[in-house]
Amino acid sequence: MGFLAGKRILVLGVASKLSIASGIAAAMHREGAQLALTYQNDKLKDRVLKFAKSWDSHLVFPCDVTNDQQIQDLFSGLSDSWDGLDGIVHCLAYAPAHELEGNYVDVTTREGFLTAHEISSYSFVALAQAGKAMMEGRNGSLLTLSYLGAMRSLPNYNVMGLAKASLEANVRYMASSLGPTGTRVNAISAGPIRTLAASGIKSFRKMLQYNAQQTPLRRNVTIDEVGNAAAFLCSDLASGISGEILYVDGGFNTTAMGSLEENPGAA
Ligand code: NAD
Ligand code: 0WE
Repeated sequence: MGFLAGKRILVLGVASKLSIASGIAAAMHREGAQLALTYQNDKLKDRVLKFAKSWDSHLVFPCDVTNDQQIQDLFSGLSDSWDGLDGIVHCLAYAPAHELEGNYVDVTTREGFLTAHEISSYSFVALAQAGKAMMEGRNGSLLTLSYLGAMRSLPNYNVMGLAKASLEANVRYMASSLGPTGTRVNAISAGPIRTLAASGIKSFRKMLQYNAQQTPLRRNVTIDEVGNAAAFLCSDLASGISGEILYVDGGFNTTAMGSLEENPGAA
């Protein structure tokens, strides 16, 4: 029997087979969880329906997180089938593409800043609020996905770094807020992975190459590795863990100088 047997978990953010959310859903399904999925817009609907089928799920709802009504409808729809909810996995982020290229101070706009924070951070607490009643008293957990750009500056990540910093603070405040009701809140900070969200990023290939060279494990991480960590964090095996940011990055964040052997910049 899997370590998530009997758990009912809502996963937001499946857009393709490369999505981190897909790696997470697959690992959770393997460990016996029952899944519900959402899709951002009609363009993604059929695709997400197919994924749901492959994970034995018939619970699929639209949810654009900028839409309060859709967030409400998601949980009222979910409660028609499920009398409780054990997990919410928030696997989405967005900033306008023009904010993710160039000098931070030069390219950042008020609107881009607000959009990035709304979609990438506010939405996590909005979902927690709307799902609170269904999750109460079940020792459930919420999980989100972050990136090292929350803690360190790096080229082009720009306003997304601020949004991830906000998201990580959100994890700590939500953990304090929901802890008394038995609900845990955590994040995984994943290393760079080629997904749809990454494919639009200039020089992403170079970044993956650099990351593999400089990381203790000398390779990039996979969505399956993130999925396994996510399944653990949403299971009772992690019953003592809340407010935590767990790095699944091959150790990259723990080094200062990486490797000199294959560092193209080394003399
Ligand atoms: P992805 O493109 O597969 O997933 C991004 C998802 O965000 C999509 O499903 C998209 O529909 C959804 N989304 C965007 N705006 C939305 C909205 N308004 N309402 C609802 N959904 C919306 O890319 P991914 O890399 O799997 O991203 C998932 C998460 O992982 C993001 O939070 C991202 O920041 C994080 N992350 C990614 C990497 C990486 O290198 N790929 C590394 C660390 C963290
Ligand atoms: O969080 C992310 C990417 C999130 C993202 C991606 C896009 C591309 C398409 C948010 N918004 C958009 N908007 C779009 O229009 N990652 C951790 C992956 C990522 O993105 C980077 C990175 C890494 C790593 C951007 C610049 C530098 C590094």
